[in-house]
Amino acid sequence: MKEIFHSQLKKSRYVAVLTGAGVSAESNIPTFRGSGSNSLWKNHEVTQVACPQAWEKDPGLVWEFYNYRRKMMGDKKFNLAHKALADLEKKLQDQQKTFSLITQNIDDLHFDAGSKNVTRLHGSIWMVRCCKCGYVEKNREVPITNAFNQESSGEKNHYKVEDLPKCKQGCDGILRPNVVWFGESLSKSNINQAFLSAQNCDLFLVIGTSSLVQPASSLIQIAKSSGAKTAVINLEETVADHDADFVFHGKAGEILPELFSV
Ligand code: BJW
Ligand code: ZN
Repeated sequence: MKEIFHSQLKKSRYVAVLTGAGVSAESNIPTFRGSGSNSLWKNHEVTQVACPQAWEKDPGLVWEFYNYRRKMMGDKKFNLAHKALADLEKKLQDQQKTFSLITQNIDDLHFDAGSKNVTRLHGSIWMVRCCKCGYVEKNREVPITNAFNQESSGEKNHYKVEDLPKCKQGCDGILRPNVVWFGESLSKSNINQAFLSAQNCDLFLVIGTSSLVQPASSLIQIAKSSGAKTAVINLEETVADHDADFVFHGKAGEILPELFSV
């Protein structure tokens, strides 16, 4: 299987890759689903805090969750999987071939590893957006405001509106994490870019994602129906496996360097 994949990779002129939380698992960032995941935060299902309904009800709780995630992700380093993808991009570029990376991850580790042509489908935890004027800016402050300085002790911490980060453009709107929650639309240009990559590539790799979240999970079918060869690399079996010409089960940080060594 590995040898056939190698010859496929060698003859491909356009490689597109979709990554998910599993690619950052070896950097000690917990995944959402699957073994080793951490789907509970303070007894809340993560997906119940990362949603517009939670924000409407209690933006302080949502910021407490993201402040915790920013603190947890802040010192994490890219791993061998991120590095293998950045090296592959460089190698293909040197051969005048095309490479595009579509990630669902919000941690920015692909950029830290040196990947260049990256589309972030679900935003970045290091960007904030004003709820009033829409202004988006980079923000690496941890804690996000002084009010979030303390580790919360009990079950419930009630943050007030004045504790939340505010827009500096003079509109006094509240800032939110610039990430995509369930039920929210992805940026049009990002989704167009992802669909174009899936349609135009001749090899499509799906790495470290459960392939349960739309629209990212439909990209493999788009690639396949457009004639690309497809591969899934994951620790476990996933729903995408049956759309794949190649399936490799194991850790991305161990499998990718070997798969790309051609
Ligand atoms: C390893 C490993 C190692 C571990 N090596 N592998 C059509 C039908 C039904 C519903 C919908 C539909 N279209 C849209 C929806 C609704 C919804 C959706 O898809 N729901 C499904 C659950 C059914 N989609 C949306 O709402 C999207 N918006 C949208 O489509 O708007 C239009 C619309 C709305 C409503 C209806 C119809 C149309 C937006 C989705 C936004 C997702 N947001 C989150 C949170 C981001 C912010 C944050 O992090 O706080 O994004 S949810 C979460 O899931 C996060 C992830 O990016 C995303 C995907 O997760 P991922 O990356 O796959 O991680 P895991 O944990 O699931 O999997 C990890 C994998 O790694 C596992 O398989 C492990 O085995 C593996 N692994 N270690 C290799 N070392
Ligand atoms: Zn503003």
